[in-house]
Amino acid sequence: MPQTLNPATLLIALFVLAGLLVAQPARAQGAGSISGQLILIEDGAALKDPDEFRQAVVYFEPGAGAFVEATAEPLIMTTRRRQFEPRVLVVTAGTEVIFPNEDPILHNVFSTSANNAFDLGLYGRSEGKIHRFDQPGLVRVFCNVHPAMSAHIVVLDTPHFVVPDGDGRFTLSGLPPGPGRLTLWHERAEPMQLEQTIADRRIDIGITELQLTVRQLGQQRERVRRPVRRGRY
Ligand SMILES: [Cu+2]
Repeated sequence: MPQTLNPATLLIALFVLAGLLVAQPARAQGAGSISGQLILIEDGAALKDPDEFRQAVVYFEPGAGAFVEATAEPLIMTTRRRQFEPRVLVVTAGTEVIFPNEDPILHNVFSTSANNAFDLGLYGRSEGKIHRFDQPGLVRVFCNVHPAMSAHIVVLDTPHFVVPDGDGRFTLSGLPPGPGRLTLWHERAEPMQLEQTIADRRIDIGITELQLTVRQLGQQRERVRRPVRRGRY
């Protein structure tokens, strides 16, 4: 006897399927891309230091949401020579970060940032302690022994992010079609946000300038900074 599908069962199955599709943002990759160049301005001049661009990130958040997966292996932020290294770490939500201490002195790692506050306590040279960053947002990281130590962990709910190259150039590809928001972020600047609608083509947004208004913490950088001339005396 041929099996017939009850229309009611079929309807329920369709509803369940639709529910699954709506419940989770699409994992789909598109053919759209955005590229451009970031220029960092400090005291009226463009910085040429490739290191500065490593403290930046460009990311795209699709308006429809994005499927985001935690990195399988924990990422690493080390305390070395009384500094956090790297000073900026970009992770997707749910990713674990290990904080090894490579110095022969005690360090602490803590943050009071909203939704991501933590305190790993005081510890000496070791493999370090671990913390999982579940909530998207900006996490400012400090050591309560050394006030000059600071770092940022940028926790994203989008997989579409890139750190610019040494010239500030960046390309985000595989973007899904539709509206969304592009953010250009640097640890010492107000972030720049641009609404962008992605289609299956390349978009070049050209040059974007970020004004670095926040001074670098830490003495190492102050030592190499040239004194400002205030006239002849
Ligand atoms: Cu410290």
